[in-house]
Amino acid sequence: MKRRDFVKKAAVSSFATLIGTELVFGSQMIDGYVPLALQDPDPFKLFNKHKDMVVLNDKPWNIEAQAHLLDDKMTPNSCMFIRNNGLVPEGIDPKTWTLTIDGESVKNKKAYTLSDLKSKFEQHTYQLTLECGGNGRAEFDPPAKGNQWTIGAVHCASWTGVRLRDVLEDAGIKSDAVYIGYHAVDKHLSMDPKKEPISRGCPMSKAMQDETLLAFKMNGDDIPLIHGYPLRLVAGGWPASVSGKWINRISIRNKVHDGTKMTGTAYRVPCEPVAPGEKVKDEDMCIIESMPVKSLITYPKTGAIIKNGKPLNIRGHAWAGELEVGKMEYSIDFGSTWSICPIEKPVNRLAWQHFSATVDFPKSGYYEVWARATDTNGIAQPMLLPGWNPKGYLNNACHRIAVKVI
Ligand SMILES: Nc1nc2c(c(=O)[nH]1)N[C@H]1C(S)=C(S)[C@@H](COP(=O)(O)O)O[C@H]1N2
Ligand SMILES: [Mo]
Repeated sequence: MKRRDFVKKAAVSSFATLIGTELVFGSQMIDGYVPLALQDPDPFKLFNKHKDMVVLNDKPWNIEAQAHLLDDKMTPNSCMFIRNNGLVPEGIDPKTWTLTIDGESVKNKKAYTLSDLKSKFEQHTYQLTLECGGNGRAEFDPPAKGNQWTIGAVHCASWTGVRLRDVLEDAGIKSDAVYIGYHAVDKHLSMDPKKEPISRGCPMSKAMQDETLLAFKMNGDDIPLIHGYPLRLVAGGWPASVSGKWINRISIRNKVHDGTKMTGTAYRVPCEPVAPGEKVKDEDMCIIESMPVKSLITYPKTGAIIKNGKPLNIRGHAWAGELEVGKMEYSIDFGSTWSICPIEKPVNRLAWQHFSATVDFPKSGYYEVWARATDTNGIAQPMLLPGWNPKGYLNNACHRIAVKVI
């Protein structure tokens, strides 16, 4: 047997093992051809995600949760949404990984290995709410282009790392510093090495907060590759796009960072409210900073069927960007009247808060339970939709579940 034929025979039999059945006509396959069954990677297995997660896009991978999957106080990897702008990096070697601090406003450009970061600086752990700026986009009318997130682009995991502030101060910050910008190793979809899929950042005031971390652990373990292994910036309460995954460089800038998706209309909303569908000039768009107040009912799942006369225990989480949630309410009459839901304090600043309530229904029939959070500045969630914006960001409308009492 020629070597090539031997290799092909071996491949056909190992494909058969993987697929779990005979590869009939396998010997007829053209050299180098990969059967379809193996071409399509199963994202649930690939990323260890729950089977109820919803795939919105596979190039790049974008996967969202459903409300009931977010019931845990600390979101497990299996239920965390995935938002990628480019291709997931491959072949990462943590031993040779470095983070470089550079930019116009760094005193001494410096590179740190992961073990430098872990040994030189104090480590901190915080649970941080990260919500995609486009979460809820699917509801806007006229519709906005982009991933049609419903409600599942939010998570609150626990992150361990060192403070970005400590590392920036170690390299030295010039007095003219105004912003930081991250750079990461994921590749642009075009594979053009000169293009970055995303390179965002935040003002120095956010970069210097206690809770802004360069994280190397998530929920106590190494960060899963898809969520930024081996090093991720985490800036809770701001659009999750600020929390750069796979970062190898942070620039201290003397101006607002101008990386990919920082300029134009990306992650920006009209500085002043506009009518739905109105064209807005780039210069009239403002960068999104703290995310607005929002909440989710995570139990029961929408569509629950309840026995008449039995109270229903509902629960969920609420968050408010840089602020806390001061008041939580629910309504079973389409928002005509509201009842108070007790809400817990966050475990730390920028973590979501848990609420629960016992709901009584007057008689059998169809109901909706609506949840509404109000932040400590007195700003409440809008009932149906917030103001329209061209890119479909910041939809913080009340979450609603349907319930049938029989
Ligand atoms: N390097 C890199 N960082 C990134 C992104 C990306 O595509 N590449 N996406 C950003 C966006 S838009 C969001 S919403 C969050 C998503 O984080 P997650 O996939 O861990 O949930 O990561 C942010 N950080
Ligand atoms: Mo995002």
